[in-house]
Amino acid sequence: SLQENIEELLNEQIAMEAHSSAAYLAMSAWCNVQGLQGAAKFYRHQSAEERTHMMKIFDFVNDAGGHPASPEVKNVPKNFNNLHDLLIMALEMEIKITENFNRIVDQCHKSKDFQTAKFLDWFLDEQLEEEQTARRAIELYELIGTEGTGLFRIDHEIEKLMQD
Ligand code: OFO
Repeated sequence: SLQENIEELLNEQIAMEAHSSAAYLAMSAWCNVQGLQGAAKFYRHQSAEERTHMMKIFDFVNDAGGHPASPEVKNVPKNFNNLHDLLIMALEMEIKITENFNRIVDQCHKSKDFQTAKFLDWFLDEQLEEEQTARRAIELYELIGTEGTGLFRIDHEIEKLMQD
């Protein structure tokens, strides 16, 4: 069954995914208030995705004979200076999550827990995609710019980044 140190790391990751889900939901809400309905949809979708990530790890801990913890979610942002700041925050969040996955995989190798390392492979691929999407959103913002109807176009382009 699951080693204690790995279980602990996985529970921390469950909490990070829960926080990420809550933060994306807050971003969606803020975007809606600003009239950015495309970005609001995109972040609502991201929020749901993060919850599925959380449950995927939660189920794995259960299946591996561990005890998954239902996390407390704190420090959920509410207001953002502008869409650009929000986009940067989203990218930074994903980078932190990737770093944490790397840390867990590293610990799995050290503890010779190759099953968990294999399970986490999927997340490493997913994070590559998520970071790329978050970077693309910033790129689009900067390419289009906010002059004239720029923000309106950026909003549409962000909506189109939505996958599946
Ligand atoms: Fe689940 O952290 Fe982003 O994708």
